[in-house]
Amino acid sequence: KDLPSFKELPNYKNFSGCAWGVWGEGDELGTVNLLTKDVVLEATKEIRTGETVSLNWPINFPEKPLFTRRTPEITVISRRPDYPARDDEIHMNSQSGSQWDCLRHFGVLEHHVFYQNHHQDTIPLGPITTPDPLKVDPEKIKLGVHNWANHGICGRGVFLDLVKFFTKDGTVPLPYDPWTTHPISAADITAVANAQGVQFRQGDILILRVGHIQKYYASSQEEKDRISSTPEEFAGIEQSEEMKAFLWDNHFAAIASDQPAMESWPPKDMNFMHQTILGMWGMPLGEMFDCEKLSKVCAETGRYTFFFSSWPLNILGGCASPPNAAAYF
Ligand code: UVW
Repeated sequence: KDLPSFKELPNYKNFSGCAWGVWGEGDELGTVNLLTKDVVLEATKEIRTGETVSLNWPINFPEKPLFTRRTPEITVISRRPDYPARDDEIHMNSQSGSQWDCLRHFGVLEHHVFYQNHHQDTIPLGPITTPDPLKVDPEKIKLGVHNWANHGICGRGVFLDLVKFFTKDGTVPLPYDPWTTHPISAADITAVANAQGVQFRQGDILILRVGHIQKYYASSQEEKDRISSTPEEFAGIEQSEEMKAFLWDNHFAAIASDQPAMESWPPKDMNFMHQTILGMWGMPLGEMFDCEKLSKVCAETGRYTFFFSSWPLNILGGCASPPNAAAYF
């Protein structure tokens, strides 16, 4: 499909680059539409050795979730405690660790709308009851993560290892602290892609290693506790029109990083990137993907592209999901 360029997309009020309607009025997949059968089939050619790498942090990591979210509770129970039979019960905020932000998670704040101009009042708070999944009113679950769970977020993964690039393979310190608002520019991303010999294709799933999880492991409990209490500051993609044009014009199907907000945080104004990526484009936005092993395997193999598979949890009307993501080489 020939997509409009960022400049060709209409504005929505004071927001540039509005992609509502690009995939039809009733669309709930957003840029996941770019993961067509042809794109997925082409991406499977990336599987050559059979080596696989998980990109999921354990679901109870980080131990103290950021942005005042609750720590997941995992309890082992048994209806027959005297026998080798166990269940577990898990209560968690789907935003507490490795996650895809979904289209219900964030809209355009000042205008109170989600992707495709759905007003926030049409997505009420409270329990979603599903006595019969086949009879759920689609209106009640619109923009839910189940849409991506039924399609899959699978295609060619492109990994850009900013940590390795900026530290010259670990020989110098990172020129930025991942726990500051340091902005990563489109020129930075392009420089890393060029150094790694990667050329982007429409429908790629872009994964950035900014250094958050590496720093997390290297930090004391005291330092970890500090970032789990406000105000949080994280290095990430820059909040700018240039960055929006870069992401849209490369026609990525999804973007993710090891960082807790993807974009440089906190926002410098009310026009920050979550709103465009999720609210204007319907693009999966991945946070806290564990890229540590991926970094090693890519360095060893010299390959920074692979088949990427992610099957979010099938939560009807869900706002986010652990990614359940893997790279296949
Ligand atoms: C922020 O709000 C920064 O991130 P999240 O997507 O986890 O809500």
